[in-house]
Amino acid sequence: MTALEPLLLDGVVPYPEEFAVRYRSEGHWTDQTLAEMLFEVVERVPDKTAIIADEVRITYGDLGERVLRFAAGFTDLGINRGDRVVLHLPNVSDYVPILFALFEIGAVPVLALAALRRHEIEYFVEFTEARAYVTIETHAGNDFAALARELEESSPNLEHTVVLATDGTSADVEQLLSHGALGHARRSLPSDVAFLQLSGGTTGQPKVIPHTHEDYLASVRASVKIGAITGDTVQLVVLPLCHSFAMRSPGFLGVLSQGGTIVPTLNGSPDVAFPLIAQHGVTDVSVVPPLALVWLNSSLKERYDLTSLQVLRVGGAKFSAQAAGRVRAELGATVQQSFGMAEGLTTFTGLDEDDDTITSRQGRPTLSADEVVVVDDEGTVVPTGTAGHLWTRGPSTIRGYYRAPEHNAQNFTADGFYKTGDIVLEDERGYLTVVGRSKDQINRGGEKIAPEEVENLLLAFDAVHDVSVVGVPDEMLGERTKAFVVPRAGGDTSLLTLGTIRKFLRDKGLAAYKLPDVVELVDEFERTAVGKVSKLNQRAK
Ligand code: OOB
Repeated sequence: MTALEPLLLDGVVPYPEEFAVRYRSEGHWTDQTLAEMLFEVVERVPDKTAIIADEVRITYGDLGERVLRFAAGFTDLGINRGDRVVLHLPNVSDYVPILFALFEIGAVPVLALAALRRHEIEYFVEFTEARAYVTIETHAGNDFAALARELEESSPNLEHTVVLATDGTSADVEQLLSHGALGHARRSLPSDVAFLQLSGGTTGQPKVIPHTHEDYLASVRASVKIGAITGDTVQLVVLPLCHSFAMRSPGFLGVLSQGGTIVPTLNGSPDVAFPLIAQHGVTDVSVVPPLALVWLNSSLKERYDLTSLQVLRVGGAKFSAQAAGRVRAELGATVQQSFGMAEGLTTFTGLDEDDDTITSRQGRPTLSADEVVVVDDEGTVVPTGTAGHLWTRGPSTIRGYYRAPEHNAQNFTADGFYKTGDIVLEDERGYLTVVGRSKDQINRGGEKIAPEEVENLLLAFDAVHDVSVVGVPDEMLGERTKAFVVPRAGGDTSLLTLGTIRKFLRDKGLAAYKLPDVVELVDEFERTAVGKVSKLNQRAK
């Protein structure tokens, strides 16, 4: 067999050679793909349980077999190395086999939150020139089978749709699985782009994040150590499987890399999650702060045996020190704070740190080669302990968004640091505390919303003259979404209610979590000295 040449996807910013050499020589990047990571474990512990989902237990041996059968199916469809496939699935049992089947053949899955709808999915299918779209008939009341049919009509590049059944198996899945199984082989290189992930974003259109096998596995391996993941770990996955916190921090990839068991669920509420913890002896879970609060405040925690739970990892948004301080006494688990971003850097608090660090810091960088600088508005490094903008560069942080040169010029420095848009304090030990944000983004309990995306859609509403969308404080969610609306002169303001505005956005196919929670009609916006809408003042309201 001839050796594979590196895959060069146009619109990907590569790591400069000197950094690639350094990351390899220091052992951060290894000669392994994500598929190879899995098959090493399949060989080693074929009889261990890899996944428990939808009442089904899948061993590593079965998982490997299913991956190779799906891989044969996708190959039969003509999906090859480098081809993009939009994966739009909630946490169902076939998520992991399908994901690894795409890794196995070197195709590039585009990982879309199940909560996204037509507005976002259509854009991703077109922007990434996807050849296939994989989804499920219905989810959370959305008819994705109909969306698949619409996309087939509207997107010229889309050749195949695969629709999973909401219950049981679908004709599309049967068809894919009917081609036997490929043999596991190297069909992609560790330096290839493994998948495209979607950023929470700050702009009208979300940005797309390309990760390579080697950059991703670097952070998976390091997070496994910090998160104390072993072959005995049983991890409940309540976050969307496509989210970077759920994937690699240490995530289900971390657990699978060690031969542990993952228990994906569609629903993290205590009445679903607690019985799963008790039944399967769950040891580890990652959640966003609002869900941690719901768990802490639930009376069901007395009803179920949660003693197996060792680690409650909390991240995605700021977790209050007060709530963090309750976790050990009330849930019996050690809290591990994590601050991370799909673009790369992830920080964790150590499991055996003192209580003050665990409750009031968001952790320190995972990899020894992660570079972190905290700078003022002019880009000058600030003294330790002073708040500033966080910039970062490292073995698992991208060098640019996919096909976005102009945006990259603003969001990366000339020497490759990613400007995170977060305001942090760094202590003498390198622990970060997140104190604010400079990017125009709403963090609604860990779910990221780009105000500009919602504003652009609302400007098309007849009765709207102008609109500004901001996050306002919320006790449970941290922030909720408020739309300030200037009505069109002489228009009928009775048309501008929370209900009509939400319906308008829903009809546009916008994901439900991006709909405003509150609407306020105003005559005009307060402006800053340079004439920009003063979002800072609006956030305080
Ligand atoms: C995680 O990833 P994303 O891409 O959904 O969001 C990244 C942004 C960060 O830039 C920051 O603004 C915010 O979410 N964030 C936090 C936080 N964790 C994330 N803000 C305050 N405190 C925290 N602990 O959210 C993510 C990815 C991997 C691990 C953990 C979180």
